[in-house]
Amino acid sequence: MLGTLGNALKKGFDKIAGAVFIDKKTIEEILKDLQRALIQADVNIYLVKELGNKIKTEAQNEKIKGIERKEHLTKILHDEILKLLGGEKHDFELKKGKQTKIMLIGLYGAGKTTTASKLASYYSKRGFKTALLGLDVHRPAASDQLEQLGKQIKTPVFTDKNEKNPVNIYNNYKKQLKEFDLVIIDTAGRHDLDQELVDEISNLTGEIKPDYKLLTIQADIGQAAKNQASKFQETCGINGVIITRMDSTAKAGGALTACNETKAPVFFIGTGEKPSEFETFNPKSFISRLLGLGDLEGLLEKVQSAVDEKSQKKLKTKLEKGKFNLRDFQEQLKQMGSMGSFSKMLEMVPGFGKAKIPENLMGVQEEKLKKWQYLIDSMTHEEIDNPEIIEKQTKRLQRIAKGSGTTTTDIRQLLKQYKVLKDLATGSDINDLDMSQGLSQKQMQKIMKKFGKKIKF
Ligand SMILES: Nc1nc2c(ncn2[C@@H]2O[C@H](COP(=O)(O)OP(=O)(O)OP(=O)(O)O)[C@@H](O)[C@H]2O)c(=O)[nH]1
Ligand SMILES: [Mg+2]
Repeated sequence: MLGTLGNALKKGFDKIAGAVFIDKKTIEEILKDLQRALIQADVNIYLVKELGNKIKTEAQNEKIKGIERKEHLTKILHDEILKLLGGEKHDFELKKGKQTKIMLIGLYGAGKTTTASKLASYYSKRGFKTALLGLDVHRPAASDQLEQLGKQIKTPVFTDKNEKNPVNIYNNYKKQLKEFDLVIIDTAGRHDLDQELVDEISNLTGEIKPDYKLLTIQADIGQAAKNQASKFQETCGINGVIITRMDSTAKAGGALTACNETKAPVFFIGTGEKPSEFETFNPKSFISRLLGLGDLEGLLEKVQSAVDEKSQKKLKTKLEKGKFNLRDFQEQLKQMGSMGSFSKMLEMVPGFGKAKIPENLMGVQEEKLKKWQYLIDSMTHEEIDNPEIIEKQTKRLQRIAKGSGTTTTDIRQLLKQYKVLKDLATGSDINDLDMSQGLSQKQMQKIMKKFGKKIKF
């Protein structure tokens, strides 16, 4: 469901988290992908444009610097998508022991009958004494369909095949229905929202006085949902919408955002034919699910854990000038706990950004990172500036190992890793390449061949 949109969002947020600098180009790239995905999901083009402008303006706010800028952009992007989807979650006010009547209305085949049974199943599972009332007197098979569904979810169904006036059906069962907390009413559809349907709904409303009148819309109609919801709102006074068939269309984003533009919020979405394939529509968790993340905090955490911009910039300069030393390496180690791997660090070396370095080759476990930090802490300034002297003198090796609670093998490993990185960053192989173009697959292979064997954990 909404795969393209989800992927575009994920890609956008990842790009913000991973970017060293949030510059105009990065923002434009993120926006382009996102806007394309929104349009593919059938979101109204004006809404998409508006979202783009808003994000662009906010993102270019020069007053916000560094890591805050990333957080800021993440938050805006998240909030704007949230707004597009309706922001807050809408709930019915239901109380056990006090009857609530929910009437479903809509056009032919929108999913009213299926949704009625889904709602019944949803609330009876939550302890509400629920009944289904079938008032579709137009389609002969309608009662059978509802009865079958009722049986499936073990919920009583009240209907009458012989009665042609839906108001009479309701009145005949009124007394029996009194004992239920929740009565869900299925009504007949029409091809269009014509006068006949408006009259019928108005009659039923006058007699039944439902607490909620919900329009059922199938997601396939995309942004046309706006028009339909507004018309039903004007003529039938609906309180909200249930969107069905979210599972079977790429246009679901259009239907969701279109309804948000009307005064009829989306309460539930249907995601399949089975009674359980139904859920409350909560824009916040909907986005989280699209992104595969817990929530906004989760997102922001991800951004915060990416290394801070200032030290990245410093490192980049040092790498470029070949002045990378063990102290810088230690500085990086400190940050790497949250970054996870050397490959991230190498992304900052010009040209390496585009190269995919196998994770297992460059990945270092957190434990090892900590050990290495203790190691460097136990070194003298002289040793940090000239690491070569350590390897040559066993005494130094032993002293550092003892001081840091590690072994001489650990020290050798650290020095080896440091050298590999230094070579990678300053070695002639790399400086000879045209970095502005990034590395070709072949060049990358050559480098990996040279250094890959040296990196072992
Ligand atoms: N894939 C999918 N199919 C659904 C969903 N909701 C309903 N359907 C299917 O859509 C078809 C029409 O559903 P109904 O519930 O009969 O629609 P209706 O609005 O009651 O139709 P009428 O009574 O004829 O106006 C059925 O085949 C349902 O199984 C959904 O969320 N996903
Ligand atoms: Mg029906």
